[in-house]
Amino acid sequence: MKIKNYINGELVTPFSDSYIDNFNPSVGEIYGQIPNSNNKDVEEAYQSAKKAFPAWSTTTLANRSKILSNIARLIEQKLDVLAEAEAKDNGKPLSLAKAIDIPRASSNFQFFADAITQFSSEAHESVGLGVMNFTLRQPIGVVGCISPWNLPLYLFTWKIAPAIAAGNCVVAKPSEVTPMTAYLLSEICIEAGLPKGVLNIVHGLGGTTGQAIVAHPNIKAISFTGGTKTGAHIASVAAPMFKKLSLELGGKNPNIIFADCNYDDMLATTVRSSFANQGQICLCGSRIFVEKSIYKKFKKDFILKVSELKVGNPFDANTNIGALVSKEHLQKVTSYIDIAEQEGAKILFGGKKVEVKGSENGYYLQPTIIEVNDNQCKLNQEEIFGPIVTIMPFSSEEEALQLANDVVYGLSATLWTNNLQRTMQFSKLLQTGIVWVNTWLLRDLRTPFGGTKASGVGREGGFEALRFFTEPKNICIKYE
Ligand code: TXE
Repeated sequence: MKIKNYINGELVTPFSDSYIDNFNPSVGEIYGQIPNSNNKDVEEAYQSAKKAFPAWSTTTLANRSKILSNIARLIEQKLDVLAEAEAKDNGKPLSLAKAIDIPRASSNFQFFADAITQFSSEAHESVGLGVMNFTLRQPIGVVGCISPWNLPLYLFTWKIAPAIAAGNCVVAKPSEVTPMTAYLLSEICIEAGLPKGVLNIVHGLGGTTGQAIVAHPNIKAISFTGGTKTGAHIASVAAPMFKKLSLELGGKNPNIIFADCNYDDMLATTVRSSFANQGQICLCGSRIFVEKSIYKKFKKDFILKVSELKVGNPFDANTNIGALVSKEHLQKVTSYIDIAEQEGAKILFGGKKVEVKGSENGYYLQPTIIEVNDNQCKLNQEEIFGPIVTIMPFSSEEEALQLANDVVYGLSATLWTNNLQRTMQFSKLLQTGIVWVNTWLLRDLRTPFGGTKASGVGREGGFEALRFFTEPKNICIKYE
């Protein structure tokens, strides 16, 4: 199946007429092709967005809200088709796409359909001077949205929805590894009556199509989610052009478990926070630190729970762990298992590729638990982004905090304890943008979302996203 770009409200072929193969990772086969777009396609998309901007930026909030609600409703209506496309493209279990990915894509549009009607600005009266100030928040113009392959539609819509809600027009590029649901979103936008040129989706490789968006002189802001290395490159291109940048990058998140936690709840959630989406979520708790007094018990119970997880074809209802997203990614992830042995770490469970009956060429790997004794090891310092977690004990709060923070990343942390003082102290001292206490991946879309250190710059979510996609202007009026 050859998919098309979505430019100026139409589904069009790339200028170069060249295409890139698209793989189904669960069977290791090519199942489609995507446009190998170049800077001419990006320029075409930019011109369409530019042309659409005057009308869209002056569309009433009620009308914008209605159209975003239409898109949200259509995503919900097409849940099954979208979830199947996502599972086929990414390798994640269909059950996960149905329960998380697609419903969240719909919520992203519905949330910003509502939020834009409540988004206000502020005024400051210079008392006694006969002066009134107000802050005008205007849309930026044409903005770029670039997203990764792990939660394709979920993260793609998380950027596009606030960008257009705020009155901008968008040139967007999904990952070339998982383009399908972005293509289906194009069709939904046409059906929803989104005016042509407000959203333009250009498929292609990061180094060419993505680069053309980032380097475009008139695309004034870039919202990016992906690898830290790529984020640094994008910043090096965009910063000298004074573009606004939102960078949601990698993570190497600590999961800190104290003996006073609700043990069963912690155990069940820790299995999820370790291996959901094959561990391919930047928020996964990939470094598990357990208080010494329960370390032995946790180790035994965790291994038993993980051994019950079923690795299988994404379309098999019993599957808990699907296929990794690509052959290259499977090789990257398994290379860390080889490193584990070199670093003297101990593989407590898993570590092997899995041959799934009927899908022998798929990219499957066991959920893997590795015991380490030094937080400075590669396994604890580098983002693996697969179904691999490390575990090690700690003896004190000071040690737990030091271990958690001793990494270049700073995206999220999970803390299991019922001690209030400890909760407040850790919440303040953990060097992350998000702290979950006695839960994981519980999301209120009004909250600021993003990381610190090598996990990125800026925040998405709620009014933070609408502030990113608008420029505040101070209007100062002397009236006396
Ligand atoms: O990200 P990439 P990928 C991490 C994780 C993963 C690594 C690579 O460690 O292994 O990133 O994943 C586009 N100019 N995360 O391959 O390569 C690219 O086409 C402009 C964490 O997804 O950064 C894709 O659309 N664009 C992350 C997008 O950037 C470029 C989730 C992401 O690609 C580009 C996913 C360039 N020069 C991966 N190069 C998280 N925080 O959620 C690439 N792209």
